[in-house]
Amino acid sequence: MYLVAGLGITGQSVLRYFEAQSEVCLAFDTRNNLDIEPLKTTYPDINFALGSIPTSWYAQFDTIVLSPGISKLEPWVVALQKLGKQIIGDIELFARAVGAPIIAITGSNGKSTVTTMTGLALQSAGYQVGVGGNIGEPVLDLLMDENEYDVYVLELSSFQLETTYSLNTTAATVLNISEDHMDRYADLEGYIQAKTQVFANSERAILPEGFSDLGLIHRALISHFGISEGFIKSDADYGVIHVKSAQDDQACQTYLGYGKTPIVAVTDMKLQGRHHQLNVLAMMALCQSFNLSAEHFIHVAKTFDGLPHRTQLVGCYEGVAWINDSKGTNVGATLMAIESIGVQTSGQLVLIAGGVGKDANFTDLRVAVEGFCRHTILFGQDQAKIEHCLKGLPLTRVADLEQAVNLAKSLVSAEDCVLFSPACASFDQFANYAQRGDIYTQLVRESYADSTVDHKTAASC
Ligand code: UMA
Ligand code: ADP
Repeated sequence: MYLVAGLGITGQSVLRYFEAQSEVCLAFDTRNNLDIEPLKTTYPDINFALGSIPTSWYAQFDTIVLSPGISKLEPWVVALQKLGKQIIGDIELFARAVGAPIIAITGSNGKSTVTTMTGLALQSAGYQVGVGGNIGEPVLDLLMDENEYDVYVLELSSFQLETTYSLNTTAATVLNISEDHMDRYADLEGYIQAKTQVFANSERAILPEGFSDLGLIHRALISHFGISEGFIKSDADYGVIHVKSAQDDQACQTYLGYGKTPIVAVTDMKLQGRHHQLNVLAMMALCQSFNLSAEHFIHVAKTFDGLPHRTQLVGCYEGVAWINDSKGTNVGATLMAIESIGVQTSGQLVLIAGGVGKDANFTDLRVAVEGFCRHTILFGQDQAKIEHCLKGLPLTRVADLEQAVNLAKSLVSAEDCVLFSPACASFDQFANYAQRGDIYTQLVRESYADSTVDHKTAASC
């Protein structure tokens, strides 16, 4: 029998799945205050427990379906494993039952964006695509959909990969690695190991430039992607290609493509910036086995205007662009946002950051902040830790996001950009990153209630 541990989005999808399979299970969550009355009503035959697992249950189950929010290193999980209980996750259940090809996407940043774009490209080519995983749609719900999917595109977190053992993928990628979730891993090595599990049974491994020597992937076909000058080394690699104009020998157009084949003109992309180019390259590489024609990638690049809360323009007011990057929840994402937006802004940046730092080291932000930011405004639980890493640079600590927005407004002048990219999780002051981003957007709009949005400038931001 199974024990479903954790009754969030994932655990509840597992209960639905087991019910559909007529599989009896036990259900448990560590949170004593969780309201499980609705679940008890829906599943009258399931025994539920909160707080700790009743010892009388121990002999009844042999496998724990562990939610990603619960660490495998929790003492009670370790103890049960020692008793011989198997630990799996919802992705493992999915992997055992699925009958269609899978593209798997992990990495520290860009997962949701690349997952969405890859789904759109395949859909544009006529595939029925199931998009899910860490992006928010539990994979078992996809499996139970009325739709029959031709292919699944899954965003997988390191937490989900820790409890996955038999996932076979047509293509898999670790988009990038930067420090994250250091409160869950002993060191960066542990985090990388969890992420690279995605290659364990992959026909094609898509690796970012500089990512090699994985050992794990020796049996896979390998493509690299990157945007450094002259990066493309083989016909399987994806990167930047310069094409000379037929009319003017001196003029050159920059494309994203593979080998010697140009596909997407950079100037055609709706989203400009380094990371958007990387994401387009990853999307194309992930679709390689599906032989999509160029038009589908071009369509996505021309039309996709980004997911909410990811370097999203709130508006341009009095010549100042206000950007919401609330999903920038780690140092790597914020670094990319500062560099990418910094080079596109004719003025300077005012950075608003802070929240729950997840034991990260913020030192990597220093050079970019020094190079692009007029001022940094910090708020939230770990503001002192960030301040420590940015010592000597212009910086102010405030109590909350409202004070941060008001201060930023007083510091900027025309052509500047206020970048809200916290480099931290949100749960000290907000329900989640989306609520945090919505509140930022609202604060910005309220503070310019009497002003008109400068659409002309906004379009060029
Ligand atoms: N929790 C407990 N006790 C329990 C179970 C959970 O305290 O018994 C806590 C966790 O510590 C966590 C919260 O409850 O703070 C939610 O945990 P969960 O495992 O119930 O999470 P789900 O609601 O099932 O959502 C999970 C992913 N969440 C996590 O991995 C923390 C969602 O990713 C994902 O969309 C969903 O499954 C569907 O696959 C969110 C996330 O923050 C967006 N992911 C992390 C990230 O992207 O950085 C990995
Ligand atoms: P994830 O699902 O991995 O959290 P998202 O697509 O939701 O990724 O984006 C999260 C953050 O990472 C946002 O701040 C976004 O601007 C940034 N980002 C997007 N793509 C990349 C990339 N290729 N490299 C670094 N940061 C990125």
